Amino acid sequence: MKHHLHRGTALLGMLAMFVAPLAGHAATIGAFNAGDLIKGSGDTVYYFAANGKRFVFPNAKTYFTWYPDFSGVKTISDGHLATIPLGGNVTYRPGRKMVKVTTDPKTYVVDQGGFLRHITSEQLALTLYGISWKNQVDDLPDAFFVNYRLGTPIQTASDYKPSDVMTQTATIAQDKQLDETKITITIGSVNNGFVPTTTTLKKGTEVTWTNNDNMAHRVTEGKYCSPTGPGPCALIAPAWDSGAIQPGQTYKRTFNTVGSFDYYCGIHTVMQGTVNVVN
Ligand SMILES: [Cu+2]
Repeated sequence: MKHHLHRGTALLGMLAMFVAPLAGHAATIGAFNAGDLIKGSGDTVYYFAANGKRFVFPNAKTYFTWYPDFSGVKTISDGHLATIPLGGNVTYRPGRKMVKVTTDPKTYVVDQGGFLRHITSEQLALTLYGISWKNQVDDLPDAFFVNYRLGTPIQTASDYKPSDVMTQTATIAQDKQLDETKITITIGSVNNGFVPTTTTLKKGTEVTWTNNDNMAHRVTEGKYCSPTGPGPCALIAPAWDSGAIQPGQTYKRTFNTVGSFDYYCGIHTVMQGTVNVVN
């Protein structure tokens, strides 16, 4: 399995060299949101999901079924990237292409959730993907086959409409059926702080802070203000406060008011974050 993943990322790496000059100029950032594409100093690109996990594109062909280019990729620090747990591999965008596995003569369409459905005749492939349907078949390396599941075969053209399937699965979150009304922010270490540092979400979204560190942290509303620091400072009682979040524990809060909410760690005040709530 490990070999497979590495082989896959190396493939994407070759293509990602095109993006390297662009990414080299990009400053690392802490502000990214569910649905964003992120990368560290390496070439591998990830999809950052609402559940706080990153999903890897196993090769360039998979990437280009979802995105036309690398222009939306945000570069973050390797420290931040390492804090974000891996969620799995991205699979082909449903409807875009058909796939064939090298060791299996069958041609499949891709359905939501990474389901492969066998196209039972050439006539069907022609009906669904037109006269040049053969150009719409990608070879899927055996190594990536494990990322997919086998669904029921397509018997008639009414079983599967590529354009409808694409419309219904516009994002990777939809494909993986992730709940975007629930957002996870990871607490990895004092150094890396809250990841992402700044999060923008819709009103009514529930945020879960997950403490993946080996020491307690605390989510305290407001901007930390040091009574001994420079400049004027008034300590204001926080509007909400998690109390100590022990390692492995979580704290949840639903944001029902539009606005920008700063918070910091009540134990390590150097750790600061912002939640932006929009309509
Ligand atoms: Cu802390």
